[in-house]
Amino acid sequence: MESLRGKIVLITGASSGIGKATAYAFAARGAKLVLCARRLELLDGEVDGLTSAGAEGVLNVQLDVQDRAAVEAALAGLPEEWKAIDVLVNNAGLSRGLTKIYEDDPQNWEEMIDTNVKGLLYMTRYVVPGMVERGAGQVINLGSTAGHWTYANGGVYCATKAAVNVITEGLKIDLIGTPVRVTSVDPGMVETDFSKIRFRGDEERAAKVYAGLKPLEPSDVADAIVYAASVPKHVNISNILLMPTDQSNSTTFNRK
Ligand code: 8X3
Repeated sequence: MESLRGKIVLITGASSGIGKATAYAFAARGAKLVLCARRLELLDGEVDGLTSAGAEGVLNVQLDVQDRAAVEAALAGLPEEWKAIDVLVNNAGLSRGLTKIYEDDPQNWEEMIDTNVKGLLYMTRYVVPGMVERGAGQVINLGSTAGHWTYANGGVYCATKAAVNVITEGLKIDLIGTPVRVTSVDPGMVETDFSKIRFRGDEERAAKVYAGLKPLEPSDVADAIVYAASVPKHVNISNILLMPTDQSNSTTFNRK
């Protein structure tokens, strides 16, 4: 495994769930972290913990990846010593609603497409040119089992994650001939605020999603991300698809 000590790792959606666990997993390997999220106060609350966990430095950036101008400005405004990003983890993403497409509120689509697809593209657009110039870097996109198997009432969310797969493939093709690697990590059910956000705070409905089975922990996904970033330079972990043992695809579960 390659050392990650002192590597600059930028993570979007770093204030909770998989993003936060990924920050801790890279901290444990001595990375320098650029953490982006809308809720700066949550990021600020983790600085001491991340430093104790081993991070060589932490820079928090308040950022909504849906806002293209803000993404461009935030990346252009990074202090010089933080600009040479080695690993971009495009983690920010969300689902809104679980409804038939022909009955859904289009506002749900805007939020999912603007974050999961357009936000990921904006980050990629403003980070990857520097990687190409420096001749080093890796983009790790968070996909989902939802991008592999469409499920009932989740058509648009699934479409955004299928788009992530296609963008990952497209970027990999575009970067051939450069040393910049592109990876996607596609988890199934993970115990995060994902369902609470999908159901706009309805905790009872969210709890039912994970009832009777053991979902992945955010740290399980973080470990996969850090593994993909740790392999030797001539190896590209193109895709990792991981699910709980109690899950076979997007629709087949073992519930007790
Ligand atoms: C999350 C996976 O199946 O809970 O991306 O929608 S699922």
